[in-house]
Amino acid sequence: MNRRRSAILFGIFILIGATAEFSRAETGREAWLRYVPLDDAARTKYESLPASTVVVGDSVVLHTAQQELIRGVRGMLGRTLRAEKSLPPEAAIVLGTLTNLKPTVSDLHPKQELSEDGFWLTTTKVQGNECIIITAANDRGVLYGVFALLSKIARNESLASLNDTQQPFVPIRWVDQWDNLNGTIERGYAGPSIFFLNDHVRSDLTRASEYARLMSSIGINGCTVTNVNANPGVLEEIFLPQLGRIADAFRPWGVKLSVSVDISSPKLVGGLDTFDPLDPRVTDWWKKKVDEIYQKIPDFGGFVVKADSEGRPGPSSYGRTPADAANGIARALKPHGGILFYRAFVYNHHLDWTDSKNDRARAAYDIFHPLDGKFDDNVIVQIKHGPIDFQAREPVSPLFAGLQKTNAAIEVQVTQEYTGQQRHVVFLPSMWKGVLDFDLHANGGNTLVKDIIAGKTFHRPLGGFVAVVNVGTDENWLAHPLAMANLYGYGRLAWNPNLSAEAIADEWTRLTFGNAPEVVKTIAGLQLASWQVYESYTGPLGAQTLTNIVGPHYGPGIESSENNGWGQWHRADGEGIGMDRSVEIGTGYAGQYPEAVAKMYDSLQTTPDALVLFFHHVPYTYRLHSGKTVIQHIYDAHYEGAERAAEFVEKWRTLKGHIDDERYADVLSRLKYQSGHAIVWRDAICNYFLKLSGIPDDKERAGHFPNRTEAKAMQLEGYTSVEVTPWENASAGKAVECTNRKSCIASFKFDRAAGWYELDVQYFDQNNGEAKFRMYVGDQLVDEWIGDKHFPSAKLGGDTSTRRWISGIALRPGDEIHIEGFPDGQDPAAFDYIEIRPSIVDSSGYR
Ligand code: GCW
Repeated sequence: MNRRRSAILFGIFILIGATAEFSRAETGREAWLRYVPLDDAARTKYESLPASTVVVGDSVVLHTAQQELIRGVRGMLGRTLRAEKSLPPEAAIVLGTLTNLKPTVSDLHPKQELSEDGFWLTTTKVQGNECIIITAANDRGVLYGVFALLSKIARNESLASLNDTQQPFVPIRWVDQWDNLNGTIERGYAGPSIFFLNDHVRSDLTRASEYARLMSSIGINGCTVTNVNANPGVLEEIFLPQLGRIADAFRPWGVKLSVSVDISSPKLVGGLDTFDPLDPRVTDWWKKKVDEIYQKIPDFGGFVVKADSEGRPGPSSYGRTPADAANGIARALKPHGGILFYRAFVYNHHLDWTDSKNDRARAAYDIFHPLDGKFDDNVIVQIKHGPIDFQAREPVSPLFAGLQKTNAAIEVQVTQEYTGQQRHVVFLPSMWKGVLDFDLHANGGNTLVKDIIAGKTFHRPLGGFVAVVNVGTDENWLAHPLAMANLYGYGRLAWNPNLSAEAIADEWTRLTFGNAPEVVKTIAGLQLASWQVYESYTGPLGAQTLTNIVGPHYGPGIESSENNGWGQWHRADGEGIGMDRSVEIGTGYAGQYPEAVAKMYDSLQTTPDALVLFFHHVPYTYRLHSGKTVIQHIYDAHYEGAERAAEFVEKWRTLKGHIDDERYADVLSRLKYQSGHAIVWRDAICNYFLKLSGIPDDKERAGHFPNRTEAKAMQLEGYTSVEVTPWENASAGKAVECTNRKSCIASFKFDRAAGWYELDVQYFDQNNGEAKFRMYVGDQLVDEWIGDKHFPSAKLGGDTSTRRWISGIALRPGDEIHIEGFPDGQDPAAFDYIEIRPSIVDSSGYR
């Protein structure tokens, strides 16, 4: 090859190398396990990595570990490690449990004793050759060690003087899926089930294996695949072999399978005339059923039970307690090493709203605290992190301190039921950290929630973490590419709750988007800000997410929580807002905490602002510790929150060209949607409280919309004005809709100065049709779009209200602007208003 040709080829090679990171389609399916080629500088760090790998020992998990190592190294370093069966006469990466390695590798003495699933990465000379050792107490630990080594390489960490021992903080690190056997997922926002379809286990379980790999890579060791609102069919004899196939998909990754069971199964499946947990026929039925399961799935994990909750059958039908119910089933599991998770989410959803002493928040403690010590040792009481239900902010459940002779696990939600349903970015590890690090001061001591659930505080044999995840068939598992940080962060915190939210955001971003410093800073920064931003435009001061609780739990629905039995009350009236949960005059909930915490929450003076409305009913004019009145805080938080959501869009734009185009474009459009929906939230809440309190916004924003032209004030051809319920979910309570016509037109004259403008159209995107819109200036078509996003409602309102951003339009006084809507199906091409703002021009174009 002549010199010139080789120089050109070399140039091309460099180019390919440089762009390799972006050159393949990034679908998100690989999540944080992308193993993309490292750049040359990083690659040189790993030049001396051994060329072979040997596994000492033989098991399916160890085999997985070796294959994963080869896969990761090949992806990132472009080298295929030689898989050896015995130690080669050269340096190698040696995998095996301590017991297996000891005869081969002398001098293997970890500084601390390795617990189950813990691992040790180190280097040592074996037969004269410097080897990397990945060892653990058990096979699963070895696999976790491989993932840890690969993560270090992906994040370009040096392997020189490798000596890293990692031990799981808790034994139980599980996830729950709320998948139904028909293939739907309760509160799932990323497509149907990867496990079930039409009342069967799917024939192709490729995604189930891939999911197990993701779980394993972050230390998750158990997965309940069926909804806690359980289908008894899961225990039918013909279904068990199908479950066995899911267990087969999980096994190579060290993930145990479990299912949720309906407590009335002895009746529904077993044909008995009772499911009384103390009836010997019932306990006998459970024993036989469990034996049958273990015959087919010897490493089966256990069951999850939701009973006497939200209409589910439960032991109360027979005057029995949750402990009676749990133990009856747990005793059947015990001989096989199985575990029973009994959920503490038990409450009466027909509470009398008119009784100011009633309080759903009290339920878990009131029911479970008296049973402390009555649960068998293989029962774990699974406690939602807050006393209500995964709101944007709640205090820590007092039950963590109320169960001292019982195993406990914390339940958190990765699926964003009340936190934007993966349409809004909300990085939840920030919230979970606050819960885990909270000191309940039980028995007057230092008792952090993370230590309690680990069993450390009260010396319990079992305990840990459960997250409701609800991945679906969407290629990238959770729909929003940034939402995967919540699954990653959950696993990392379950493994080590002492990690900071910052460290987790940093790790996840590097693994998911690469190590470029600006990329890491921008994305991690956005994630870390996101929870508080979401909280500030949705739910003030602990009054909970003010969402539509009787609908999809998505858009604003301020009054939906009042006047009904569900107990998610905030009790706002003309004078004030908040639930009085104090001991003397309130519901007494504050008194469920250990003394020091109870004292803090009982008094208005010492309750932190962030939770003041959770614990106290105060006038709108009450001054917070921040110095602001409650009402002004509501206005400020919602305006600032919406502004910050808009800044997310600008921050993301700076990543153009620095990350792959697919995810750049996907996240950009989601962030734009979010910033529009943040305005819907802001206006609903500010307008509502402005009207209710009669107190104006000091900064004159609430109720003033200078750039807005209401649809109903336009010249309408075919469009008719319609009331929106609740009124605050549309501007001035009204929108226009087009019914019984092929298309309708709304027009108005522009009467401001000539210039460049942004046209923001607030329209409704219902899920029962795909209406089309066209926007004209004069007779020039400037934009058109289809409302095909299927937001979770078939009605006009806060769930469907959506913003179309049309930028860089030149307008002149007297221009006629019109919008033409084409209904489709039941979707009436409705819209609310148009806002026209002057463009801000900067170096990156028109905004
Ligand atoms: O938050 C509520 C959800 C229900 C769910 C329930 C629970 C599975 O709205 O959909 O039911 O919690 O946790 O049991």
